[in-house]
Amino acid sequence: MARYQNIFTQVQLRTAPELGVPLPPGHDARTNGTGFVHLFGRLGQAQLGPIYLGWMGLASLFFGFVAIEIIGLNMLASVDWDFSEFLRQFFWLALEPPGPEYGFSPFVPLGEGGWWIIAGFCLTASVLLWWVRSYVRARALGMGTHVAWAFAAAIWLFLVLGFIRPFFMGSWAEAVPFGIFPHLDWTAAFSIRYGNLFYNPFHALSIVFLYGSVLLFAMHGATILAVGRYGGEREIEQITDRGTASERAALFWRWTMGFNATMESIHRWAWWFAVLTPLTGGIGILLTGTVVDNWYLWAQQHGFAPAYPDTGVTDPSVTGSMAQ
Ligand code: 07D
Ligand code: 07D
Repeated sequence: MARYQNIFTQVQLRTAPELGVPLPPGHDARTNGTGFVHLFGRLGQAQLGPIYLGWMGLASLFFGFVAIEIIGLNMLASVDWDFSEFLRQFFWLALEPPGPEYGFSPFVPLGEGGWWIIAGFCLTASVLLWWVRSYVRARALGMGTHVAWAFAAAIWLFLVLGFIRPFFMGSWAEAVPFGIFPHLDWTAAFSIRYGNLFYNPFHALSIVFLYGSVLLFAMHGATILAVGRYGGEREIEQITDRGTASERAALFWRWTMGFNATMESIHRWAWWFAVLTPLTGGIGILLTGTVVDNWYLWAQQHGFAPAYPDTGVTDPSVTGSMAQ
C-alpha cells in the first residue's frame, strides 16, 4: 500500500502540470510549455516550466551573453585564435583590467583593458537586471523580497571588488581579472600586498558567517531529513499540531545542546548568516588600501597580533618604496 514516502523513495507525480496562481495584468509573460524529466525528479522537482522571462530577464541574458562573449574572444585572441590551445589553457587564460597608468579613466585602449571595462559593464548590467527580476517576480507572486535582498548582499561584494574599491583607489588596476586561476592569483596577491588578509577582522567575520552558514545548513538539512519519516518537511502542519516531527526535532536539539531554534527562526538564522558573509566581506575589502594599508601592522598596533623583535628588515609598504 502506498504510504508517505520521502526523498529516498521519491514519488514522481505525472499529472496536470502546476501552472501557479493567476498573475496581475502586465505580469503574465510566462511560457505555458511544461514537461517532466525523471532525472530532475530524482534531484528535485520533476516538472520543468512554466518559466517567466519577460524583458528584464531577456535584457539580463543579453548583457550576460555579451560579457561572456567579450571575455571568451579576448582569451581566444590571447592564444592567437587557436581553439585547441584555448581549450587546453582555458583555466589559466585571463582578461586583465587596465594597468595602473590609466588610473580610473573610462577611456582605455581596448587591447589594454578597455575590453575589461566593457565586459565588466555588461556583466554588472546583467547581474543588476537579474536582481530587478528577482525582486519584481517575488512581488508579482505576493511573496516577500528576502531572496532579492540576499542576492543584493552578494552583489555588494561583487561591486566592491570590481568597481567601488577601484574607484576609491583611483585605479582599475586594483580590480579582479576575469579568468579561473587568474582570479585566484589576484586573491592571493591581494592578501600579500595588504599585509595578510587574515589580520583583517572583517575577513575573519566573513569566515565566521561562511562557516556558520555551512554549520546551520548541515544542522537544518540533517534535522529535517531525520524527521522525514514523520512528515517533518510539511512544516505548516508541524507548527500547529502536537507530538509531531517538529517537536521531536526541537526536543533533539534541546537534549543535545540545551536550546533549539524554531521552524521560523532557523530560516532567519540561515538568511542572516548567508547575507552577513558577503556583507562583512565587502566592508573588509573596501577598507583595504583605502583606510588600512597593511593588516598585519594594523593588527600589531591594535594588540591583535604579537609585535616581534625588530629584525632590521624594513617593510617596503611602510617606507613607500613600493609606490610606482
Ligand atoms: C556552487 C553556484 C553556481 C555558480 C558557479 C560559478 C562563472 C565564471 C567565467 C571563465 C558557489 C559560475 C562561474 C560563470 C566563469 C569565466 C570568465 C556557487 C555555486 C559554479 N568568483 N573563488 C570559484 C566567481 C571571487 C575564490 C569557482 C565569480 C573573488 C576562491 C568559480 C565571482 C574572490 C575559489 C568562481 C568570483 C574569489 C573561487 C567556483 C564574482 C574572493 C575557489 C565558485 C562574480 C571571494 C573556487 C578555480 C562556486 C575555484 C572559486 C566564480 C569572485 C576567490 C569559477 C563568478 C574575487 C579562493 N570562483 N572569487 O562554486 O574552484 O561558488 O576556483 O565575483 O577555490 Mg571565485
Ligand atoms: C564572490 C559575491 C559575488 C558574486 C556574485 C554572483 C555570476 C555567475 C552564473 C549561475 C563569494 C555573480 C554570479 C556572474 C552566474 C551561473 C552559472 C561571494 C561573491 C554577485 N579565506 N579572501 C573571503 C576564507 C585567505 C581573500 C570570503 C577562508 C587568504 C580576498 C570568505 C580562508 C587569502 C577575499 C573567505 C581564507 C585570502 C577573501 C568570501 C582560509 C588568500 C575577498 C565570501 C581557511 C591567500 C573575500 C573580506 C564570499 C572577502 C574573501 C574565506 C584565506 C584572500 C569568507 C575560509 C589569507 C582577497 N575569504 N583569503 O561569500 O570578502 O565569497 O574578504 O584560509 O574579497 Mg579569504
